[in-house]
Amino acid sequence: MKEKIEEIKKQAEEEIENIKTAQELQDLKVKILGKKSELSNLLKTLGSLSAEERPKMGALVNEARKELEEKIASVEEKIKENLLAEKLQKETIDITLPSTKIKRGSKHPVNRVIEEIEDLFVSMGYDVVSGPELETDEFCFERLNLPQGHPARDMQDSFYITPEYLLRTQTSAVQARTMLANEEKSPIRMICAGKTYRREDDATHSHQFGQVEGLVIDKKERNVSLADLKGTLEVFVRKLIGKNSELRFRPSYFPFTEPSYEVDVSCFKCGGKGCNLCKQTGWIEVLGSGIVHPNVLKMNGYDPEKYGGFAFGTGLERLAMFKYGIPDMRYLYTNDVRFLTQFDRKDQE
Ligand code: 2U9
Repeated sequence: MKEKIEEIKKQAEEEIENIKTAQELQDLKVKILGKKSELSNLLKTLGSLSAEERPKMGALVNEARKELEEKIASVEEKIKENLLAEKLQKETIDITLPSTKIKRGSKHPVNRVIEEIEDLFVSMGYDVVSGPELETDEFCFERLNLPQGHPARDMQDSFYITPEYLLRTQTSAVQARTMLANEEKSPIRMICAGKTYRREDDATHSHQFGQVEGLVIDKKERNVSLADLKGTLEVFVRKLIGKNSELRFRPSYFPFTEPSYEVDVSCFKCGGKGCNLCKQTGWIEVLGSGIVHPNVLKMNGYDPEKYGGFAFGTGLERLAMFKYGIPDMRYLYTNDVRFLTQFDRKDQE
């Protein structure tokens, strides 16, 4: 019996030495130590031994079993270590390799201008307000002192969806809506930027363009004056275009303001001496503005005897072109990546 145990143990150790995978080891474990293994069958024959022999042989079988379990455990451990080493080798990442550049978008120059304008006016206590691009005739024209028959309302100038609804021609409709909604007549200081639409598409005009308009309204005793308008626009232009910019106010006409002024900025390219950009005048038109017309106050719920204020507006593409020296407005709408990636966010990190 003793020789048999030694023979089984030797045979088993040789098989364990040749094990390569965890599965093979598992199968061998069952074969050597399982219920149907030779060692287990030996234990079943102990009954045929003498009372003196039985415990000795039993101990020998259990000792052989224990040694084999230890061998299997150490091979198991070795296989696990090899698997881990293999996994680590396979999954090793060389962190010194240059990263693959993640292509990401950049902010459109017009959106950068909108954000800069909104940040500036919020810092001056203004509210940023937005409104629908599909507007009614009433808010696009009627309430802005453009009565029926006014040339600006001609069909050829606007995109009418129905006789009443059209794509807004200016963001002024949002100001009118804000005035009407302001029942407690608290002071209004608002800025509204957004897309506007006009029925024109030629070399210098696009059917869709960006606009930003501002409106300040307060009680008459607060005396919101032209001086406030001038000071506000100086801060605006000097922030957006350049701190040495000078402004020139030229009397003009808009139906929704009286008096009205077109505002020129001293040419930032030639400093006012005259060049192709300012057409030798030294000035570039940049804004429209004025004191809110009494009819507009009245039509939007304000008594012109008690309230007053100023308004201004400008085109966003023009501002973006001035600010970034963009030579042709069409660059803003042709989605040419070579143009757009120049406005990458790197300078904003
Ligand atoms: C209300 C009252 C007054 C907004 C104003 C302008 C002057 C103006 C144009 C500039 C270039 C539009 O993009 S553009 O074509 N705008 O010149 N806009 S005053 O005046 C308002 C607006 C709303 C209730």
